[in-house]
Amino acid sequence: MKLYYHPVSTTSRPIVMLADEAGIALELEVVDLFSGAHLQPPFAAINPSRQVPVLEDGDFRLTESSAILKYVADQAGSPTYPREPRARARVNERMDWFNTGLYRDLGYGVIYPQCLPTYKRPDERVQAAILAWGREKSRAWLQILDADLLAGNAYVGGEEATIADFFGACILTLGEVVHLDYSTWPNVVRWLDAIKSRPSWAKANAGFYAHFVAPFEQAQFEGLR
Ligand SMILES: N[C@@H](CCC(=O)N[C@@H](CS)C(=O)NCC(=O)O)C(=O)O
Repeated sequence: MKLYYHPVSTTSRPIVMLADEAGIALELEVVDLFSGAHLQPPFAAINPSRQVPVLEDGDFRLTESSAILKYVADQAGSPTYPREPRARARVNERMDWFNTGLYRDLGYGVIYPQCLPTYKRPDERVQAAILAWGREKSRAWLQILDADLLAGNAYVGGEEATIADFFGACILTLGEVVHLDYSTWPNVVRWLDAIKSRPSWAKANAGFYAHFVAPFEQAQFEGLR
């Protein structure tokens, strides 16, 4: 299987992590987001949405990170995507929760507008309003993650780590680019530490820390309060 990806990409990192854990040798092809290679015709022909990740398995092409994670886990027979219907439904639920709720407000509302020029609004009042809205919504999602989804659970789907945890952890750690502090939410910190202690984490995230977190180490950003 071949993955078009970028090492810093929030939505690519969990797939690389899963492949490592499941012992799948993905052929990795970097699409250089920094130079805009994803916007050029050759990649647009592969994914009209002009985004990574894209998976190719023979003549089957798949976009959307959540769908790719489920497909790869199934192909590998990975326990990180359980087959029992209710356990599987719980994983699906958590992945949708991260993807449509927390990622929208934390990633697109707080993080990207501060560190990606293409997401920074030229009008300062618009930028400030977006950050204020994103901060408030993100705090509410993090509170739910801490007090409901993770309270009494080692992982978001129960006692075993699943692809929902890989997916969610990659979204939350995007906050490290703009120095977000999650210490208000101890279950979130405990859960992130558990995911980050897996050997696959360092392998899948080395490029993210080197090329996205490190360059912004000295920069000033707004936090969650
Ligand atoms: N819904 C898509 C989102 C993919 C996405 O946001 N990819 C980012 C990298 S993390 C990207 O390619 N961004 C380039 C751009 O939008 O210009 C998925 O989950 O796969």
